Amino acid sequence: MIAEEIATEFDVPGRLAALQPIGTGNVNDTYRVILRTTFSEEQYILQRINRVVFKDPVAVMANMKAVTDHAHARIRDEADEADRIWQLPRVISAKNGDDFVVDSEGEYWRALSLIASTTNYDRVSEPAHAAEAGAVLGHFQRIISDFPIEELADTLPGFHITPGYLAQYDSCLSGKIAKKCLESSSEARRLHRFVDLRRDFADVLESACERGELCHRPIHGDPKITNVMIDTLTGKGTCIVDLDTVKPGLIHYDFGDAVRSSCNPGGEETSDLSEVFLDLDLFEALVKGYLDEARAFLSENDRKYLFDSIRLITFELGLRFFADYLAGDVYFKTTYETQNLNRARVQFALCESIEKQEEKMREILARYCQG
Ligand code: GN1
Ligand code: MG
Repeated sequence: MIAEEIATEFDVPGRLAALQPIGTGNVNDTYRVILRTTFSEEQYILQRINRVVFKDPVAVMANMKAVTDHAHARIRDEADEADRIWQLPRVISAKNGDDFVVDSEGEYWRALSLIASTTNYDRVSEPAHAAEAGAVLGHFQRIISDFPIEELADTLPGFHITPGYLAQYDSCLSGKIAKKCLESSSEARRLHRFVDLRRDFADVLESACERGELCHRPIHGDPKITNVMIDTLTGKGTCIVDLDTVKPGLIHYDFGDAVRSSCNPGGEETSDLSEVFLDLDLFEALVKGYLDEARAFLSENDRKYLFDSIRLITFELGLRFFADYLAGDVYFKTTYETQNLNRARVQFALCESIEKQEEKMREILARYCQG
């Protein structure tokens, strides 16, 4: 069913004036909806949930509703002491009272309030922006840290479990498409060797979790820089969006993802690898912004694994892109043929830069962990 027909199924008044595809998301389809009444205009965000990725959209919406209700209450309670107006999208009900609409083809759609007067960016060039990315993630993790994880469904089993992605990658290597890609592309063979050299590292967080050093908490799951909304009036971060991966996990996945996406001046899609590196000035700013919010709820062991989480999540995303390329682009949306290969090259180049700068990054982390 087309988005235009769905756009008026939610509890928002007015006649449809415009429906604009927005965002650069690799998974869901996102639109800005503009509705008009005689005296006003209403705008909201409409999304079709990708059912290849999210097998249980009802559970995704239940998590999202529960966590946003909790977070909104915390934001309200802390409003007087806050240095800014923190925001967070609200789930808008359908006209029949549900938190989603199912169309005639069985596709799930949801509506979310629009965070007005904000902008998001797909790369960072200023330390002040990186600091806001850190502050927004730390703030979000803090206000959901007391949400009981037993009440959150695991909407994406295996998400961020790097050894699982490695196993998936291994099993796709014997497929026809993978064999052909590896035979014909020396770059694909180089990335294959890159993965092989890091196999032993893949379980660093999961084994710390098994040993009881790290524990699951509610996490965002996808705090990449494009999901951080910056207030166009003040330049401050106001909220984090894209809440469909909120689920129990390690806060390290979030921290690693925020660093890999915010501290690489080239961004995820560049084909110029000379732009891709871990910028230490951006990193220091992000770490400060994050730890000012998160320091109080991080344990000694949590701190110990912060560096590894950055290297791991960068490696993991490269591996996920590369495996998808070798599987014939079945998961991440693409607009050109070798896009997933290129995305993998970027993440692996970033991973190498992180490895080279380990000592300096650990020094920065140690400095700000102490306060
Ligand atoms: C996907 O859909 P989007 O763009 O928010 C992916 C993330 C990746 C990200 C990389 C559910 O996020 O894990 O880090 O692409 N989301 C899912 O751009 O797989
Ligand atoms: Mg996402």
